[in-house]
Amino acid sequence: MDMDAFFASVEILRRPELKGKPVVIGGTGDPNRRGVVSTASYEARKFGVHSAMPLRTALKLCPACVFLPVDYNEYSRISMKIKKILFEISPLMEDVGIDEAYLDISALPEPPEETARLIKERVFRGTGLTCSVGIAPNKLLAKMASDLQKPDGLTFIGFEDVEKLIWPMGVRKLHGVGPKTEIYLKEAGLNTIGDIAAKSLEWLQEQLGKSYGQYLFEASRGIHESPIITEWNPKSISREETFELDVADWQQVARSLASLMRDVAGSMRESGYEAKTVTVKIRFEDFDTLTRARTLPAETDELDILRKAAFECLGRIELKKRVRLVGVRVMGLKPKNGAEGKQMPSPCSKDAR
Ligand code: TTP
Ligand code: MG
Repeated sequence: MDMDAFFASVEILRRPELKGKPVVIGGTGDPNRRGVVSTASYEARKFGVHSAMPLRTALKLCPACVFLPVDYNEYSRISMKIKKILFEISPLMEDVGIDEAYLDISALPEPPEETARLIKERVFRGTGLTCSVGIAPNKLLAKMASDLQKPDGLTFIGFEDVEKLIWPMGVRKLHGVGPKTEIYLKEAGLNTIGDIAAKSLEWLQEQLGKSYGQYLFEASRGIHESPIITEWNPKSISREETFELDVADWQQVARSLASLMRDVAGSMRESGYEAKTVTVKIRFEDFDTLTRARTLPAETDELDILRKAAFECLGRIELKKRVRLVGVRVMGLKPKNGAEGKQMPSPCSKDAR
């Protein structure tokens, strides 16, 4: 299950007047300032606006778009609601991000189609938002299926559909193929997933290494054995800020770090987690990026302790160039009051972007 245009849909939900309009969520919501698009409503996507694009580019492509700031707290709140609904349908749930999850529904008495409809209906009733569901024999194909008929989709893929539905797709659509591999594969004349599937295992292993070659050989045929990982705790919670202008002033970097830390601590308390490790990231004007980590003697959600650790990390980075971005992440999360395993899932992974 993957929510449709998640951040944008949440914003539109609380501003009904924006329904049907092109809406872009990113940074501080000011398209004249530095920052990137987190997501865009489907109406805005028609103008070519997409995630990770600079806000200024989005504004050029779509001057009529409505730009709004990112409000992680609200998206996390709704995300937790969604995960709770899914968890009630099947506790064999893998929480993979703020707006997506895998559910193992193979042991449920209802046919999968009925369960999929139930998921869509309950998510909509509980949140007012639409999602897309993919049903397939494994996670790899289910993820691709969920993407095929967005928004508000419901798609089945069986192994017998791989040739017709998956092979025509560009190589980049295959999980695990990043931009670098894409270039490499294209240079070798492989443009579609079907092109990969047409190659022998030996060729792929020779070109791309033993284990990755094996992975591509199998994945391009829709074969993927990875199980559902019912890890209910988020791995980390993070926030970062890209400065409007690169910053030379240490005080300004420290102020931003303090405010990001406050946000993270707020998020931790809201979702009921304590953290053991604090990591600070600094990206300089030349994109050189440094991180420093500090592990605490015990898990905590105390802002003072977390902030102190963050400042200690910052103190270990020499600010001899101008700073473009500052980020903070807490890891080693544990549900507070020893409620481990009973805690409802909390959003993770995508909050870093
Ligand atoms: P996605 O599920 O990738 O995108 P989406 O839900 O906005 O749209 P779709 O209908 O295609 O699923 O990501 C979920 C949220 O994560 C998204 O709403 C915003 C955030 N995100 C970022 O902040 N930066 C990114 O680069 C991406 C891809 C997502
Ligand atoms: Mg989504």
